[in-house]
Amino acid sequence: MRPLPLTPFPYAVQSIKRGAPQTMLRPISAVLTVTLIATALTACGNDPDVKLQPARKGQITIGFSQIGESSRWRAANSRSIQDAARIQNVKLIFSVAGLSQQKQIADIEAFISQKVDVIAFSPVVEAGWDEVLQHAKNAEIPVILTDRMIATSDPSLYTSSLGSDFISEGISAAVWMKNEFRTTPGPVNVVELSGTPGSAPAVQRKKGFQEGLGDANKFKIISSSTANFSRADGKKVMAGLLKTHDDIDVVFAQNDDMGLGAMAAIEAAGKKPGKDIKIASIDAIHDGLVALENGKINFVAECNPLIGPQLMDLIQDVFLGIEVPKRVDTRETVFFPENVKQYLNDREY
Ligand code: GYE
Repeated sequence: MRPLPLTPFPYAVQSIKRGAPQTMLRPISAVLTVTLIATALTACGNDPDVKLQPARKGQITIGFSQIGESSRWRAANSRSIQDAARIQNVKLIFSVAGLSQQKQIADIEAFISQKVDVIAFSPVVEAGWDEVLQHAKNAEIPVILTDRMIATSDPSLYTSSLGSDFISEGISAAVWMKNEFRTTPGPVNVVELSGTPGSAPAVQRKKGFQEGLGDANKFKIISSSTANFSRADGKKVMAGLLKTHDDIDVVFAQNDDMGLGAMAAIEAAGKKPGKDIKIASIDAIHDGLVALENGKINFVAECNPLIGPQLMDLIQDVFLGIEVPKRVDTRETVFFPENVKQYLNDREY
C-alpha cells in the first residue's frame, strides 16, 4: 500500500468523495483530515447476472486489447499489465488498437477464435460493444473491462470492471476550484479541455465536474472542447482559445497531457500558467507532478494506471471459479503543491 500523504491538505479531502455533502468544504485554516478519495473493492457479489465460471486447471491465457494511445500514462498501464502477467505466469496475448474501436472489436473476435480463457480490454469509447461481447458470452469466455467502462443495457455481457472512479475525479477538480476561488466574487471563466469524445473518462469527468460545481453559478464554462487526451492537441486548442478569449481564469484539463499542453500555450501567449490562468488536471504522471511542484499547474487528481496486479488477481479468481465483485475501484489520491514533493522520485511514468 502506498504511504498516505504526510503534509496537510488545504481542505478536508474526504469532502470530495462522491455524494459527500458540499458543506464539508473548508478553507485553508480548517482542521485537516487525510483520507484517500476512492477506496478499493465495492462488492456486488449477489448480482444474479454474474455467472460463475467452472474452475479450470493449467496455465491461464488472456487476450488483452489496449486502446493504443501514445502517452506515458498508457505506456505505464500496458507495462503494469504485462509485468503482472509475467510475474503470475499468465500467458498474455496483447494487442494494441491504434485508437480504433473496429480494431478492438476485431482483436476481441480473434481472442474468441483462439479460445482464450479470459478476455480483458480497455474500451476506447463507451458505446457499441454489445455484439462482440455477446459473441464472447456465447463462447463462455468471461470478459473483464479495465480502466474505461462501456455503456450497455446488459451488464451480463461482462464479468467485472476494474478502474478509476472518473466521476469522483471530476468532482475533486470542481471542489478544488470552488475552494481556490472562494474569495473571488466572480464570474470565474472556466475552459474545459476534454478527452476522446464518447470515452468513459471524457463523459464521466465532465459529469463529475458539473456535479461538483453544482449551483455555484459564479463559474462560467466559457468553452468545452476536445483535445483528445493529447498534449499536442491541448496546446493547439488552448492557443486557439487564448486568441479568442482574453478573460480565461482557469482550465479544467481532463488529463495531465492536455493540462501540460495548455500550460505551454499559456506561456507562449506571454502569461503565467498557475497564476494568471490556473490549471486543474487528472492523472498525476511525473511531468504533471513536476509542473504542480513548480506552481504551473495548481491541482492534480490521481488516476492510477498501475492496475496489472489487481487485474491478474481478478483473472485468477475468475479462472478458479471464485465469485468476483462486479466493480473494483483503483486506489487513488489527490495532489497539491504542498504534498507533491514526496511522490516525485517514485513516480516512474
Ligand atoms: O486519464 C488518460 C488516458 O482512460 C483513465 O486515458 C484513462 C485515461 C487517462 O488517455 O490520460
